Amino acid sequence: MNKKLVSAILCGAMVLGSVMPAAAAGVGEGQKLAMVVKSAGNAFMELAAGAFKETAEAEGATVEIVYPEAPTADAQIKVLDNLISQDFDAIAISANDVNALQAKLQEAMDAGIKVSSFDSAPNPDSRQIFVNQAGTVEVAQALMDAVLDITGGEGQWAILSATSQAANQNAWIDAMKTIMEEDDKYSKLELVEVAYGDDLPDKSTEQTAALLQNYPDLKVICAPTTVGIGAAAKYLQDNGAECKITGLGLPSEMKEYTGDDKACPYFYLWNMEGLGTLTAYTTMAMVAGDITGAAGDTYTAGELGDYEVVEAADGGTEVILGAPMEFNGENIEEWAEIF
Ligand code: RAM
Repeated sequence: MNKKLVSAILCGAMVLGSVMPAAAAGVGEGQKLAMVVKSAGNAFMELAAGAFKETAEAEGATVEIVYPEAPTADAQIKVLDNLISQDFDAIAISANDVNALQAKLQEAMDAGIKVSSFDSAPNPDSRQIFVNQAGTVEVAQALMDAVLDITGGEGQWAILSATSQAANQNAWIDAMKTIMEEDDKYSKLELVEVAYGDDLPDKSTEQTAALLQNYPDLKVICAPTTVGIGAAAKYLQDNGAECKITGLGLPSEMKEYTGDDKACPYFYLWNMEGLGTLTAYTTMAMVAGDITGAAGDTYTAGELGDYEVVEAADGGTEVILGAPMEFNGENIEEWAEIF
C-alpha cells in the first residue's frame, strides 16, 4: 500500500474515531475461556473450536483450545488438571466419557470455574449446561429412518461408532435401539453389531472391512461419527461394495461419496459454525452471571437469536441448537464449500 493511501486511511479513521461513540463492551470482555475437544485430528472438533474461538474473541474474551492426545477420558483429565491450575473463568468440554470426568469437573466447579459442555455431555453432576447440537431423539430418528429407507425396509445393518465410551454416540445409539423396538415398521431390520473405530480413520477402516467380511449380506452401515462415516464411505466406494453407508458426516469430507449412485445416498449433521458459536455465547453468559444453566434461563446468542435452557433427558439441563440437516446428492457440493 502506498504512503498516501495509508495516511488517507489513518486520517479517515481519526475523523471517524472522534465522532463515533466507543464500541460497547462485548459480553465476553475480560473473560478467560478454555475449550477441551475430544481429540486432535478430527475436523469436526476443529470446526466447532474455530467458531467458538472466533465468536468469543470478537466479544472480548481470550480463548485457549486444548486438544487431548487421545480420544479418552484419561487424556482429558490430564489437560483439565492443567487448566484448573491456570485461573480460567470457564471450561467448555466435549466429553470422552459420561461418568469418568466427574471428579475432575467437580473440582473445576469447586474452584469457581463454570463448566459448560458441547457435542458430547458428561453426566449432570459434571456440568452446568450442555449445548446439544440437535435433539438426541431427533438425531436417532433421522438415522433410523435413513437405515429403514436405504435397506428397503428389511435386512442386516450395523453401527460403526466412535469409542465405546463416547457419551454422545452412546446416547444416539441407545435412542436408535429404543425407536427400533417401539415401532413395528423396523421389525424386519436386524442390527448385527455395534463396532468401534475410536474416531481414528485407520481403525474405522479396519472395522468396516471386518463388518463386510463377517456379514456378507450387510446392507447398511450407520456411522454416527464424522471420522467413522468418512473412513467407511471411502472403503465401501473404493471396493465397489454393495453395502451402503449413512450416519453423521461433514459435507466437505463426504463430497466424493454422496449421492444415489455413491456409497452414501445421504447423511446428516447440523450447523457446525452454529455449534461453536452457541457454545461460546452460552459459556460467556454463564461467566457474566446472566444465566446459571438452570431450565428456564434465557439469553441471546448473537445472530443465532434467543435461546432457552431446558431439562435434558439425563436429568441435567441443555440448550438445543436446532434440527439435524440432511445432505444428499443435490446439496452436497454447496455445503461442502461451507464446512
Ligand atoms: C465425530 C465426533 C463428534 C460427533 C461427530 C458427529 O466427529 O465423535 O463428537 O459429534 O462425529
